[in-house]
Amino acid sequence: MKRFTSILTITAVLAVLFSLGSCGDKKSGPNISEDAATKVYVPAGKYDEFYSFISGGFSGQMAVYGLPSGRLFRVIPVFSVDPEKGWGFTEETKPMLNTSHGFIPWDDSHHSELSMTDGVPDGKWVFINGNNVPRIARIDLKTFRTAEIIEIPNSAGNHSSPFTTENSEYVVAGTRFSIPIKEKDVSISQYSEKFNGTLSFVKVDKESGKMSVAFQIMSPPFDYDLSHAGKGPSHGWFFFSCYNTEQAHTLLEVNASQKDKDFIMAVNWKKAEEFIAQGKGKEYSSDYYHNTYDENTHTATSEILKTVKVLDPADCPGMVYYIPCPKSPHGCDVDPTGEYIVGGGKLATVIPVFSFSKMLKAIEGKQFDGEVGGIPVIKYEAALHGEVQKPGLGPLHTEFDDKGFAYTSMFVSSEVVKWDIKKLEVVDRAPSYYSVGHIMIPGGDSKKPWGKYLVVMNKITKDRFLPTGPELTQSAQLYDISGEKMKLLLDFPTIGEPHYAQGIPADLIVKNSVKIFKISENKNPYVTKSPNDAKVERKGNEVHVYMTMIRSHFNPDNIEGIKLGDIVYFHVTNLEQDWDVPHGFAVMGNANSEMLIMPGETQTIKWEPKFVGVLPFYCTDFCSALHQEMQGYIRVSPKDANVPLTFKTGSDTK
Ligand code: RUQ
Ligand code: CUA
Repeated sequence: MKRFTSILTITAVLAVLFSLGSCGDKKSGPNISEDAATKVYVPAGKYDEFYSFISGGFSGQMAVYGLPSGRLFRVIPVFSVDPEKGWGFTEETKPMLNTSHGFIPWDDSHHSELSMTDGVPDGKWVFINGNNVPRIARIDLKTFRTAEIIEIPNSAGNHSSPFTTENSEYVVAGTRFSIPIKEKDVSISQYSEKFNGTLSFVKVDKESGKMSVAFQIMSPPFDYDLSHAGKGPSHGWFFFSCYNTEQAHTLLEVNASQKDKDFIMAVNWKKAEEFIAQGKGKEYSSDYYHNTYDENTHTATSEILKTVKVLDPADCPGMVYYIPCPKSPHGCDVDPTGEYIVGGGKLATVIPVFSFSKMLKAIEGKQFDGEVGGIPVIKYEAALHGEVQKPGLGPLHTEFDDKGFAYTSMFVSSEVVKWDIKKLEVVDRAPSYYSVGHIMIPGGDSKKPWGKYLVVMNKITKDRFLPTGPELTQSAQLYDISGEKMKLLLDFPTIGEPHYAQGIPADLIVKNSVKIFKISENKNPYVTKSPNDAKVERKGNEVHVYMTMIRSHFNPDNIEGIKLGDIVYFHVTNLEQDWDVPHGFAVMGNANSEMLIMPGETQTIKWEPKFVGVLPFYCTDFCSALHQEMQGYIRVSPKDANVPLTFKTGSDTK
């Protein structure tokens, strides 16, 4: 009976909270800045001031927008196949999506995070996590293409990821879902004894960016939600929020909302490195994939890794602490000075702000409130800088400007609240339309925010755009935060559900942008570097077409001698050496996708003709006045036909 009442109470409280925040009763008021038009107007032919990298949520991709215009430049395929670009369909890119679960053509991408040097985004790479099959991807900002994807072993629900340390020494990954790690086949009711969470530290090579799982930290079975690295004085530490310290494994809505406080986990990763050096890491066997795309061969390869080093906090004193944090915290954000750590307790009525220096003192003075799983729990007050009172309802995420202010998204009350970090006073609030999740200020989770704009990413759009049937576009809103008051400038649609985003001044990226791949440096094993070398070869029932493309024809463009039952591989090289001249390739009846091939690049598509006939292939990307002429034919004969294998372009038959 007692339990029943508590369920009722919590459900009632939640119902009140959510009805307060319901967006249906909100009017899109005229709070838009009077000079919004001029502030977001980027004249035709001019560049935006910032790039922003907005996660594509359940689309599995990442989208690149300009700020302040909100113009969409590119959707970068990451975890999901993309028939527009051939990502995950061409033979060269397929290995990128290999995992221990097999070829997975989709994921739920959440948080983008730029690489940093000395705590400031450097424009080299942007990382993004796969929440479903635990993965981290690294995108190279020279090419705006996914260069690498690493699977995270001993993990599930990779949500608190891929936040980075000050010099991108590591990107991290924490389990949102604890799972049985040692024994796999156990009853769910043994959750508290047999399940664990892990916090993974993934090393990033300074020069190449290559990722490797350096070590994992075993933890009690809580749900690790978000994280951020320390910086400046707190460099060397990492902070992870977690909920479900109740260790519930059913009806978490109620059962994981029992306690007034959950935790922020503070990890001293420099200490963890020492313990690894001392050999304290236990080798756990676990198969996981590491996929890399090589821009010399224009080909991805998969490597299966077998072991990972795991540290047990009970054997590693001084490595991990818990700080109590009200209530079911989500965001875990560190201010630009590195002194303040902000917890976003979804169900809390205050925003708790912790002080790193107080936390260190508390550790030194052993001001603990017992321990959990061998991990000391620091006394709440001992680590607390203070609480922001009455901030609004449902605090989620906090970003920072360069003037000592923090901005917290309030999911339930649909607003952004600006507050003074030292004084803990709310100084401004702005409604968001509607149900804001993540927010982003360019550099807003770094040491050096460019505090001019704030992007809020909303879960619901309702009446903001023309309706498009039952599903409306996801949306972001741009605010001017250069003055005292936040001013709404722009609504713009986004792709998938926009979770976190990153922003960076455009000039940090533009100068390094690759324009073409040098054909002379193309090391794809199937490259054809000259039209004279184009050829068609039979190997049993496999036919390999080595084809070139240049404005505005294919070599060869007439192919005969294919038989039903053959598997045809088109290895197509784009010989162009000019910026922005990709060619496309599609053959009638291809069951996978087109290919979009960049200048100097080779890509391969597999085609299995299903019937006898002469089938056209053509260029899909309008490349010149004679684009429509960029076409060819391939003849498919019956299985027992004796049509010789021939190929030509123009009159020369080979
Ligand atoms: S989480 S709001 Cu991954 Cu906040 Cu999206
Ligand atoms: Cu090549 Cu169109």
